[in-house]
Amino acid sequence: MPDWLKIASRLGDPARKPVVALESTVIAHGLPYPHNVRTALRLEEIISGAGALPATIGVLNGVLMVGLSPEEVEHIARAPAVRKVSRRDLPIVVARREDGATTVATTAWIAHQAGVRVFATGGIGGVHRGHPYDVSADLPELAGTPVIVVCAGAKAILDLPLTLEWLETHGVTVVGYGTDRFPAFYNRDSSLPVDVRADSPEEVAALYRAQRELGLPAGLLVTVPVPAEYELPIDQAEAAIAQALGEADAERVKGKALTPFLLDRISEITGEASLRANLALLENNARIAAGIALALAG
Ligand code: PSU
Ligand code: MN
Repeated sequence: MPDWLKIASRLGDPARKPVVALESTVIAHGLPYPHNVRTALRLEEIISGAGALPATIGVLNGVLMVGLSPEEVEHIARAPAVRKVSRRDLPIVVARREDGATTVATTAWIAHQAGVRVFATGGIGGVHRGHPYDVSADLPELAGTPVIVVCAGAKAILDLPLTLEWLETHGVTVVGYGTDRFPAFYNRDSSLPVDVRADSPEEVAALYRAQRELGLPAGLLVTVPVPAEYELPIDQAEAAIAQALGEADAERVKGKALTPFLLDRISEITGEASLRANLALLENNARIAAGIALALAG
């Protein structure tokens, strides 16, 4: 194994085990403390409880870690200025022996280097509204890395139609889990269609196997609607998003700071209803990802 990669020994050979990767940017930058630590550990419990193996991914001292310990998760969650590590940041943290929180793009890439096939998160990045040149590295990663990413859609702060167009152009199959429509993160239905519906982990596993047999480079994007009892009405979600976007423009927040800024403001504006939805959908996605990992390993 290269010296920049470390796989926790409890995972055995992740290519043969029902391992579910979890990202660390959502812990360090996507949720406030102490919700972030609690949620990170809770997601691991849900995956273990379902009979699969959780592997939170992050960077410690320049080493890409697959399967952080609870103490290491807490360290990344509490580090005041831990770097949000997207693809372009990987050589920086490795060369400088820094700590870092991995985004969907880097978590998927590191998971693949370790042989992990399934990855659960909240929402992926995408094409930003009003900034169509701001395309998250999450999208090209999905196009080139054969990992199943289980999420509640792209964050609703993004331009969802443009995000889906990008995925289509680059050959990423978008699956609706128990739904025919692309979920809008805080809300269950963006009214945009997905490419295929799957109602069981086995159906997802069959799609993934077909992708591999065909020799296609892309991963699968499995989208799961937020549990109904935590859903934000679309008008409330949209109003909060519009207000937060306006503030980001006025304060000239751009680039990697934009996503954390918007998530923070939306939580404040909605009286934490968006935060509760975020926590509920993360837990739900972890449970479903565990089922998919078991179906693939079985
Ligand atoms: N969605 C959330 N919370 C988050 C993120 C997404 O609800 O914290 C993070 C993920 O790590 C995702 C990243 O990969 O934001 C995308 O950031 P950017 O748009 O800068 O690529
Ligand atoms: Mn961006």
